[in-house]
Amino acid sequence: MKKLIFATNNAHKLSEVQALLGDAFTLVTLKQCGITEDIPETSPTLEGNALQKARYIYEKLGCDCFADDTGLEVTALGGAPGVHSARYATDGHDFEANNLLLLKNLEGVADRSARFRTVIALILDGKEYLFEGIVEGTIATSQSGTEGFGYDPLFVPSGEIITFAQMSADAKNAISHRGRAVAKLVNFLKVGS
Ligand code: ITT
Repeated sequence: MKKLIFATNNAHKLSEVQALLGDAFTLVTLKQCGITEDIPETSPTLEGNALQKARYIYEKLGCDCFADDTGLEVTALGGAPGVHSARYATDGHDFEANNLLLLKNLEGVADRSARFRTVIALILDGKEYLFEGIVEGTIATSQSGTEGFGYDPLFVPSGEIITFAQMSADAKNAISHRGRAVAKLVNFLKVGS
């Protein structure tokens, strides 16, 4: 079984991606590698941040690894919060405050279309690869559901009538931005191995 380091401090992401990878790959966490610090994310793009996180780990440990950077892009807000999704309302990862600010900024706005975009950066044998996954949807007018994390209680994927937070982990993974990006990653790793 192949081992890969997933450069994330987000436990929700870790379990989503491990479920998607199945038995083919075992994810090694940052904690298991003895990395406890926050990895810098200072790029103005998702691509730049995903690469920054993967490079940070590769330079420290010299092992194959990947990182994911994700943003919620809301049409009526000119693509915000986008790359700033984690720190939209506060300096920390306060999901509830972020959701409340998003609802406030969309008060009275008719166009509630949005999309999640994930970029995965993989470093394999010193070479860098990028994989993108997108899911289109709309922002609900109130929060529903307790599954998932982040903006899931507000995001209704196209073709559905419930939010990601009202879906099981498997149902979200089957159609989500991260699920789509990971599917490309897995396909690449399977073809390459
Ligand atoms: P790492 O950088 O340690 O991986 P993070 O939580 O900072 O974890 P991101 O920068 O990629 O991750 O994500 C930015 C924010 O976007 C995150 O804090 C959530 O609020 C939101 N987010 C990411 N993926 C999401 C998902 O699948 N569903 C809902 N919200 C999500």
